[in-house]
Amino acid sequence: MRYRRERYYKAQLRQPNGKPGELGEPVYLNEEEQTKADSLFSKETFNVIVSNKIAMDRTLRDARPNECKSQTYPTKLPNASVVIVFCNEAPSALLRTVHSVVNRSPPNYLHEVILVDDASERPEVGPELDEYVSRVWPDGLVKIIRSKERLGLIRGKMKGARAATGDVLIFLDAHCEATFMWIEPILTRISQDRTIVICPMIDSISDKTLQYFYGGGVAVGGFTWSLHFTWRGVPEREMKTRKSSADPVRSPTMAGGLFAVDRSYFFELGGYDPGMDVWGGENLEISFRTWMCGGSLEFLPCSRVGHIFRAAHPYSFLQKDTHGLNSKRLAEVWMDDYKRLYYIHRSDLMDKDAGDYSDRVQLRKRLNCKSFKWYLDNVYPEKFILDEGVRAYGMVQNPATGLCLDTLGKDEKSQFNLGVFSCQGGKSSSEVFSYTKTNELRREDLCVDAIGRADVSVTLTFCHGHKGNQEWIYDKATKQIKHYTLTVCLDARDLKNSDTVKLQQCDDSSITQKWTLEKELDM
Ligand code: LR7
Ligand code: MN
Repeated sequence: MRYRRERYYKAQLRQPNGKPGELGEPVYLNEEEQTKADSLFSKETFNVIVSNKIAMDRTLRDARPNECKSQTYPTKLPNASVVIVFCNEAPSALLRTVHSVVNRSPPNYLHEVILVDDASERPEVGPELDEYVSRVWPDGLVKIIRSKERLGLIRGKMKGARAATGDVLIFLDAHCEATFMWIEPILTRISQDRTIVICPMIDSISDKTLQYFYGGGVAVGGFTWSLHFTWRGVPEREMKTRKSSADPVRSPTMAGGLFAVDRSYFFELGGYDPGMDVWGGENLEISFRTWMCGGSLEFLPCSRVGHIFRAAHPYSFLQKDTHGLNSKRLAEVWMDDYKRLYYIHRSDLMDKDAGDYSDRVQLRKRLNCKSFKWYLDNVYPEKFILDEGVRAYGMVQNPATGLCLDTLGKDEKSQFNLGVFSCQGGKSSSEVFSYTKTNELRREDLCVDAIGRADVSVTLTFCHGHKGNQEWIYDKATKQIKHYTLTVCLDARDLKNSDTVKLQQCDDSSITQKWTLEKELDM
């Protein structure tokens, strides 16, 4: 048995054999194969033909930044149960995940791998998978648990966690690849402090060529008030506390899929909310809860795991808005008054039933957790709070035309032109703006920006905090919104719904330059 385990571990040292995808290289298909791959793309949500061509135990380069290569780790460490839930995942990607974990974890540290089949509806992950697993890992290292009913990934992970018996739980998605020395930094950090929840740094694997992208660097997690996870650069204050780029980075949130936690601590902290269905929300819930209830969250630059980023999912959401409802549960239980900022985006959910969450409220009391305000002040002080510490907030309305500034529902992940639309009475989140004490007119992350010439487009651009093009002076007497150069003003003249707002020469007699700010807090 012992010998067998050593052999798995040594397998990672095999040389690249010239076959497709070795060392994480991209794989390109011929026309015929590509046509086949395209036709399967919507079902599989990534290039399954490429995945099938690549060895299950393909070689990868050492993905760690150079600073990590001189790190040493204790020889006596806790062991881990790796839990992977899957629903309708392509077997080649699932098994590549397992091979990468088994081959790249020192035998002493890998207690078991638990695969939780969440009612998959494809035969290849049924008896064929059992057969593969017992042939390749006859020592029982890899276990399969099956659920007849669809659990969703949240209850699925709970099922796996309850079955696990290792010291530490490590959760992975079913389309990952663990790289050289991925597990040592994780177990080391948890052995130093069991209340730290650890995330490896997630590298990207292409959904089209399965190329492993090295050199991904370090980032931390944030969130939007619509309760989606976002990536952010490491803040200055955190950079200052670190001596080396190999050091852990504290993060306000995690992406959700790839993390490690002391097994008993996971249950002490309340596991997951079993009332959350299918997908979404549990990642921010466990992040807020960990920080608020006395733990912390860290990303480890020296532990690198690849993940195939896909634009769609190979399973159904059972006709439910699970992200919305799961997030409502988390907002109600963990966000105190700040839940109002979620409801700005999801006013439709205000009186929707998200099930009973009284157990989670009890949990919060029992663990004596801190407030969400404490979390914002101490863990995520950079987070912009739309309606606190600002001069004004709400609709920016031009009464003469009945038009309001409006994002027109554009995706706020990049720059776009600022529009106007008939005012909706604050019912649409797209017409909600903040006017800050540094004279920005802004959204959560984007600021109204212009170069200050008439007839040049006004945009929403990432806030830079340096005023200039993003500074707007609200003239209380004339109700004009003046660009910082004071010669041009926001103007609704000749505009109709969905047009881009204009800048014109300031003219205090022009009614299309008179704007009202809905809620003045501190003008
Ligand atoms: O009903 C389901 N049952 C399942 O077993 C739905 C999903 N699953 C499985 C699925 O097969 C997969 O193995 O759960 C795993 C995660 O599902 P994905 O890969 O479709 O999710 P994702 O990668 O799009 O989503 C991210 O956010 C989710 C929110 O609920 C989970 O936390 C995912 O684990 C998480 N993935 C990551 O964090 C990887 C890095 C992505 C980023 C950023
Ligand atoms: Mn995933």
